[in-house]
Amino acid sequence: MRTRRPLLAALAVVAIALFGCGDDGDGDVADGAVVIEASEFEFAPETVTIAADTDVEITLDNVGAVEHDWAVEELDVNIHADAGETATGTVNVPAGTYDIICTIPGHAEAGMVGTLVVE
Ligand SMILES: [Cu+2]
Repeated sequence: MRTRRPLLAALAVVAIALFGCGDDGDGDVADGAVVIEASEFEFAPETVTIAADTDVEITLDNVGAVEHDWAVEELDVNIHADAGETATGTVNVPAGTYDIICTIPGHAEAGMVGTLVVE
């Protein structure tokens, strides 16, 4: 399982390189909806790229055994899901790069961190 993370990251970079030209719609820049899986202790994908100044529905699918959240503290975003549950929130944020963490104590330190790229 752990070996998949660098591969996914590499694929994401390739996808951004191929599709990141600002054409809204297809490609890797989500302008509609994103699903993120949370487990112990990681987000998949770690890096989420969304369109700026656009409503984007974020769904956190907690496939883990304990509660998790997907939080961007700088933006006051916190989507929380109990174990085995999903939760959804809508974000609309300006361009930038933001830190994602799970705010459950100890989880960020254990690796539940990520990056939100808004472009
Ligand atoms: Cu967590």
